[in-house]
Amino acid sequence: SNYHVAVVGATGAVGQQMLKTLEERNFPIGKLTLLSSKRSAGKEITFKGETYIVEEATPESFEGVHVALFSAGGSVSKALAPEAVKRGAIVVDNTSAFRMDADVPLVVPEVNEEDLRNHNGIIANPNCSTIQMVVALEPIRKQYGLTKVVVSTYQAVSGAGLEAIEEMKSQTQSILNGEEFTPEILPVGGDKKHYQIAFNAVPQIDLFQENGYTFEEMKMINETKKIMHMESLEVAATCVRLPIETGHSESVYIETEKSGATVEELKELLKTAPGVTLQDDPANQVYPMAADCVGREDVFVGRIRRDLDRDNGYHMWVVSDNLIKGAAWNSVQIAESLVKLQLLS
Ligand code: 11C
Repeated sequence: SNYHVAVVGATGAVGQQMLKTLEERNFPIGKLTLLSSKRSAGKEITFKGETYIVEEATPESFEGVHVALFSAGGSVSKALAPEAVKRGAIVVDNTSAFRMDADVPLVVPEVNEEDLRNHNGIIANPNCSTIQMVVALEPIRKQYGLTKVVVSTYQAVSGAGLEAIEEMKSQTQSILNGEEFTPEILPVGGDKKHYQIAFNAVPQIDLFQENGYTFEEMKMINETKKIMHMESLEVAATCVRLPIETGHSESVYIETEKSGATVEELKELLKTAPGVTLQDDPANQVYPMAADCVGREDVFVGRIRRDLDRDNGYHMWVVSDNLIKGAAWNSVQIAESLVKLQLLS
């Protein structure tokens, strides 16, 4: 059967990618409603050769909608996701608004698809940097157990939206032209100070929390435990923004419960793991790079090495398109899982 699908935030960096992904996957759409804030309403968007006018999202917009994909910021989700559910829609929310709520499944289909069965109308899509990491960790956890994760990220500006991409590009141009500029958005639109992103590395993504970690870092920590159902997993994160348009990279150190797995064994596991492409051949300089992952669905893993001091410690490099597996594709994949599990009526 065909479904009435709504995309909220259709004009944003993730929203545009959601439409592309729905088109590429040929998701069974009977009717498509494109929604946005008042500011972007009225814009025209083409989907499968047809022109749609983006409408301002209101509670009534969700009448008759089967599945609503939200990616218009946390406050929009908080206000409108319950309204959509009230009208019978299932919401797949790509913001952090509901992720840690006990009755909201937080889902990466390769890891915890079965959690979808316990939804109350809202399903949360995790943070981009969390998603790509757990896809790489799950096959290892299944086979060898997992006790500790220490991750440092190298994140692209598109994670902060279209305006952040523009800011990076215009700053780069200004610097090359020897012109003055004033940073206005990054590292965080809503924080007091703004810093240059062009030719820089900025160790702040999202706002600082009282414990000294940023919200992005705490998302990686808390979401990883929830998705993997491992409250006792030790996780630490340092999140850094780099002047890259798209593609998040992560240096991940893990300790497994069982020790002694060889690097070859881990490679064999990851070679056949769902959603993973192994790119690991140092002799031929083969490893994942952000520029190569753009436009692709998979999580790319390479540089797998044994720790030199601990025989249950491993290092690896994990790269993925933050707008695709990190956001749009994972959301559409959740919608596909809902269809497969017959949870979408
Ligand atoms: C970034 N990870 O790269 C963020 C964007 O919680 O969905 C995604 C924020 C979120 O800036």
